[in-house]
Formats: sequence, C-alpha cells, structure tokens
Amino acid sequence: MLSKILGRREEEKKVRDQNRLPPGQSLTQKFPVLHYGSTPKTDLGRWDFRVFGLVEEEKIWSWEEFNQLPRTQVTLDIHCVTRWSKFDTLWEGVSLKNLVDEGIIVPKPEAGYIVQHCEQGYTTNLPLEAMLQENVLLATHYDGQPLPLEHGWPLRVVVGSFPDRSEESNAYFWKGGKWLRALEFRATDQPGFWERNGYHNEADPWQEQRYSYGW
Ligand SMILES: Nc1nc2c(c(=O)[nH]1)N[C@H]1C(S)=C(S)[C@@H](COP(=O)(O)O)O[C@H]1N2
Ligand SMILES: [Mo]
Repeated sequence: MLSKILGRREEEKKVRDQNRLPPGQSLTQKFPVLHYGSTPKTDLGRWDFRVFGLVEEEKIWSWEEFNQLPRTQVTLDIHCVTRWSKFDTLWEGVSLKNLVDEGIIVPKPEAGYIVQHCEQGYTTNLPLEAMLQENVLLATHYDGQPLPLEHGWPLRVVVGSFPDRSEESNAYFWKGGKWLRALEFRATDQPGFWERNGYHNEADPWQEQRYSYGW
C-alpha cells in the first residue's frame, strides 16, 4: 500500500516535470468511473450509429459496418474535471479526422459544431475543428481490450493530451461521451448535458476551464 502511494507520487512528479499535469489536477493510477444515471446494456444486434445534420450524406451504420471503417490507435493523457488525470492511456477506434480526410463523411460548409448523442440522452458538444483533431477518437478499445461496459462499451469518444503535448486543442474528459450513438453536425453550438449544468463550454484543461459562472 505504502509503495503504491509512493509510486503514485513519483509518477506524478515525473509528469509534472514533463509539463503534462494540467493546473489543479493530480495523477491517478486507477481508472475512475464517472457518469450520470445507470450503465446501459447495449444489444449489438440492434445497435446503430448515426451521422446526421449538416453532412452531405447522412449515415446509419450497424456495428458490423462500423467495424469496417479505418482504425487508428492513439495514446493520450486524460483529464477529468473532478481533478484526476490518467497518463499514457491507449485507445483504439475510428478517427473522425480520418473519416473526413477519406471522404467517408463530408461536412457541409456551414457545419461548425458537433453534438455527441449517447444512450439515455447524454449529450456533449465540441467545435467541429476540435473533433477533427488527432487527439479525439471514437474508441471501441481501451488498453488492447474492448471497452469495459462502464467505460462506454461498445463505443465512446475520448479526448485528451498527447504525451508530447503536441495537440492543438483539448478538453476535459466529460467531452468524451460514453455509449455513443450519433454525431450531429450543426451550424450553431448547442451546450450538452454538463455544459447546461454549470460546466464550462470550452473546457480546456490547460486553461482550467472547469465551470461557467453565467448562471
Ligand atoms: N453517456 C455519458 N457519457 C459520459 C458521462 C455521462 O454521464 N454519460 N460523463 C462524462 C464524464 S463527467 C466523465 S469525467 C467521463 C468519465 O469517463 P470514465 O467513466 O470512463 O472515466 O465520461 C463522460 N462521458
Ligand atoms: Mo466528469
């Protein structure tokens, strides 16, 4: 137990020295589970994934079809607004940037924002430009295994920092919707679940944009 605590502190010092620990965060070696409501149990046979709104052609993919999309792996540091950060997390899945680069999804010119729609009505919003960064992934796997149910199986969004901090934009982890079912392309922004409940709309962990005080 003691050695585990020392291990954590040493790890934290290392990432702080590497400038990878955002202000007000501390390192966790666990993987906390955080969400509002219960954990949905998805039937993959009935699951589908929709891309709708301001795209040239709307899509509805079955689980089988989704798994034929080009796949990517990315290692990210993730930052929860409740002040834990987890480092060097390995994710695998589908990059929205790849889908757009390959013309599989073609946003209309007016599209400026994306709302993630999840099971049970959870939503979260990001600018299109932010969603098209390589530090954002539609993830099916964590650490080489299908996502644990409570972490969003079968599909979730992850957003985080690259270990070398080369990302252009970033967001706290609540901007990664678990149990993702659709992406909506929009001309105007639309605050999601937490964003309507006091969390910051932009949510950059490096600027410590945790809460909004306009209410
Ligand atoms: N569908 C859904 N996704 C969600 C949430 C939620 O309540 N519902 N909570 C968010 C919050 S606040 C956080 S911090 C992360 C936590 O992800 P984790 O449980 O995998 O650590 O999921 C985000 N995605
Ligand atoms: Mo959170």
